[in-house]
Amino acid sequence: ISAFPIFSQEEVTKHRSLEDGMWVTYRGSVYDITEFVAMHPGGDKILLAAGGALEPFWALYAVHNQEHVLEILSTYKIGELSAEDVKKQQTVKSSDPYSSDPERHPVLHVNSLKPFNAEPPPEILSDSYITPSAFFFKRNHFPVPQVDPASYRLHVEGLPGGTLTLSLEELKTRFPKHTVTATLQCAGNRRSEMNEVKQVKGLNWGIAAISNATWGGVKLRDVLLAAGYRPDVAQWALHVQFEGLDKDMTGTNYGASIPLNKAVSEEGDVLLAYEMNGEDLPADHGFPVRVVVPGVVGARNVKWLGKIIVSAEESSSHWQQNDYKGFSPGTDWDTVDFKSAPAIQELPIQSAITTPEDGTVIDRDREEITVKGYAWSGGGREVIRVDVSLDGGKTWHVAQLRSSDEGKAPDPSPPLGKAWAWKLWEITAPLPAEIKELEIVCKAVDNSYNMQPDTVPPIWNLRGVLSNAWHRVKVKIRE
Ligand code: MTE
Ligand code: MO
Repeated sequence: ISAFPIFSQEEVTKHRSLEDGMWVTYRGSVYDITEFVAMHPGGDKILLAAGGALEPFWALYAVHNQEHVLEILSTYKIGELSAEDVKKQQTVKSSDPYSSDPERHPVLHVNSLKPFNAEPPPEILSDSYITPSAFFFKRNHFPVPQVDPASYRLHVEGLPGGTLTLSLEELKTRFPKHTVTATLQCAGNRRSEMNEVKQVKGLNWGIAAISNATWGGVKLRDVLLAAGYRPDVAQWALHVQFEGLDKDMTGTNYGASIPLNKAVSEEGDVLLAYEMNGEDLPADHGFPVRVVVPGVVGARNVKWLGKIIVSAEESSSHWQQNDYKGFSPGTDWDTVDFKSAPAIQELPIQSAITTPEDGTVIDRDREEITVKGYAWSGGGREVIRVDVSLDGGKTWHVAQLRSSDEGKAPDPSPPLGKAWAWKLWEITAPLPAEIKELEIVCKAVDNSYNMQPDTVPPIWNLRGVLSNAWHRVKVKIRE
């Protein structure tokens, strides 16, 4: 019989700050690590585990699976987790269609659990040029389908030669492998800022429904050519439709389409990706195969790809026809006509501040402030400049841009029209004297000299998409 008190998960969850104490669980035991946090060699990253289980963190940072780490931890033990909650950590109800969804990293900010929609804390985005897959934002409409890679088949339909069917093995061996580093952004990224102006419909994304990965796979162009596509045999063809293997309760699959031009262009770099950051695609990101359409809104990057259809028509799916479209601020749900607007494809110029966080308080004696963020534009347009202001837009500094992780040699500039990946930016500037509160603002410029609008109201729309106004955060200075 254990001499330790028993705690419920609910109790543990209440302890996730320095004020309330920082508790974690590991293999059924409860630990109070408040004192340890200050000494943790990994810095404040350990704060992210507070109130929950350590296992998923340690799975990511393998360095912890060592005896001496477990010894240190044991000195902070304060109790046992209730048997009921231990069981809950291990089992899930099988009647739940989401019961086979994969494990997710607990640091993600969850906007919706079922279906799973989550974004990383913004500071994590600017920590690494390539977003680790565990932290990459996740946007699912339905349960994650379980796909057996051995029996997986991809069907390519609509061409005169008939249907081409490929196994995963054939896809990997019959076509040359390409890698593309591309940023994916949800149409609803930064929707919460539109919500502040006036209520919109949709998940309340912050600024992190965007991430950057290196995708490995075959070119859609190569597969379409193998299926018999030639401009002269398919003059009627204007679109390429994609169908996911995930479906809603009525059996309707997720679907979307892109213009044929983008799909078959040598310069389009559209991939049927089976790898993300050098590993098999994770379940949440479309295992075993997804489409990656560089420069194009997330919604067209169909995951768990089952079918490709070359067609005269766009996809008839809800997401192509009646969603993911932009409207005037004056259009409301009574007047909106989804047929009147084109489906979003290439996204507009975007940038945001990942650190400091809105509401941060800093000491005057610091004298300088470092601001970091991301910037990206759709359609392969390269971000050429990011301007940062500390005084709400009265005066501006030019930020330093980077296209790789620090310490690594910078990538050569991408070919014109093929800037698929974001730039991270950073600036360190002196704290303006005599100001008690900074209003930090960022705005980006791409190589077509497209710029972001300065405020939200003129671009507000009922679905809260394409939210790309200057990003603003407030920081207080403590004298
Ligand atoms: N593909 C399928 N099959 N099902 C989906 O729900 N969501 C789309 C797109 N592809 C979706 C999908 C949307 S809206 C976005 S923003 C991206 O996937 C998100 O990709 P990620 O989860 O890999 O970040
Ligand atoms: Mo999305």
